[in-house]
Amino acid sequence: MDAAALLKRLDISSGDLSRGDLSCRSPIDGAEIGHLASATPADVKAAIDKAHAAFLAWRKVPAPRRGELVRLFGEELRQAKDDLGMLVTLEAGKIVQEGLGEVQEMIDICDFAVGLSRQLYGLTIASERPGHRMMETWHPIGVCGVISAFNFPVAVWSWNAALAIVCGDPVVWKPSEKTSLTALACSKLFERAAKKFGGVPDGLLTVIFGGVEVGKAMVENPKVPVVSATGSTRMGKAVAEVVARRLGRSILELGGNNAMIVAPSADQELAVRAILFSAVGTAGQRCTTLRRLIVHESLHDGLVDRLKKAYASVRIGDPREQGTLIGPLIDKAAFDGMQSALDKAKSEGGQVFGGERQLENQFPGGYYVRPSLAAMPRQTDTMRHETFAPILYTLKYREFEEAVALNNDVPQGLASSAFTTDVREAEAFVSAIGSDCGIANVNIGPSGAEIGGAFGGEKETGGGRESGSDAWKAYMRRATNTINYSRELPLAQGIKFEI
Ligand code: UN1
Repeated sequence: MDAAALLKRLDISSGDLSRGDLSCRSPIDGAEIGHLASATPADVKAAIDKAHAAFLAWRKVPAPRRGELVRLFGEELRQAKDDLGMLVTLEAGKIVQEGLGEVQEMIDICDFAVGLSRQLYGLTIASERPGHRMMETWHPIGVCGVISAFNFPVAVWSWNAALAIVCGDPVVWKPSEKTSLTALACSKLFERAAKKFGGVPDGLLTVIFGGVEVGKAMVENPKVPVVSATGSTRMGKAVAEVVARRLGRSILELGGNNAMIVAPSADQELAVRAILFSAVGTAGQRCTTLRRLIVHESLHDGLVDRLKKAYASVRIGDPREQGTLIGPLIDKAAFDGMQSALDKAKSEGGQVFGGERQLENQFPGGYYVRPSLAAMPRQTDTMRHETFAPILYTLKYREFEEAVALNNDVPQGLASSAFTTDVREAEAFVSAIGSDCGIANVNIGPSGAEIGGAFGGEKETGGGRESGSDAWKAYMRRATNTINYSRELPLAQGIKFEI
């Protein structure tokens, strides 16, 4: 594949790539693709000031018209799907199908946001006073800062950006420094759409590249009323503290530690397929990746044997090649983190299978691993920690309630699933006494959510919701309006206050 030609088709010139301190590398082989310049604190301030000026203009544009811009952006994404998907493969190491899937998620959220642009509904509320009407109206809130992670370098940003823009909010985006090029490509595609739309205020979308300092400068700025951050719990806590100190709003989508319960009545064929996709897909680097398998004791050993066979034969390799199912980890730090988690699991009594480095001769600068299984004697400390790599811990359970308790007994609360054909177990799992996660599924795995639902989770996952359902409300300010169309001035609560 000719990377320069690919980038050129996405409007990224060699000039764009030859300046700056930020080295852009491919995890496929560790090779450098280009350099970009990190933003300085002054650049961040200027971008936010410009975005704020754009806000003052954009909030006047009717929401359905704002939706038209997002529709045009969706069209650009359709045209560029193969190229942008391939750039995701190149920069994040995802297999081609998953790179394309990510762009499809972007297209889907654009469609959703276009419809939403005519449905930013408020309520009409019965007033206790005669001749009065109460209503709720939703208005643009201001600049939305987005911090995105390397593992979904374009889709998660688009969930935020498509909604923010129809809601009337400009976007300042700080992508992971590991995936700056995909962000640059998205901004170029957005420029194409903006040109077709005509009259888009300058600064409606700005990308600021760089590391922690750049993110910090954005998060501290009071002209950014909403910050949406995706990444580790550690990062999210730091962001939440800074935003809370100035009483801003944060939307957090942080670590997951997602489990699947496999009950005696489960359709095991289906379960095995779901386990494979959710545990080893994206090389275990989704926030929804299946990390803990809680299996009924009557099935555990047989299921683990089947998984071992599948794990031994799953094709690991260059993510650009047809037939590859597992590409590289993002970098050496991810590989080291995986090895140290496996060592800890062993010291806690775990029986570990897989996890070895692969293809070292072919790709000395790429970190490929055999996905691993670790049969654990109990839910240990290592299992309570999210390691962003393909490690699937397994546990046995006896009673369904015990399995649900294990599902919930971790600090994180993103995704979960139960494989069962027992209607009582299925209903209990999604009920108030069931899974405590933001996503609770039955007979499908925990990963690969559709954009139509609200995406996010509880506890250390941060509590934010992005994407579908009514997640848009976090990007707007709500006003409660009371209108008196009578000639009296009755006070609420029956208060008399007259001279
Ligand atoms: C993430 O890993 O941050 O549900 C997002 C999924 C994807 C999104 C994952 N639709 O796995």
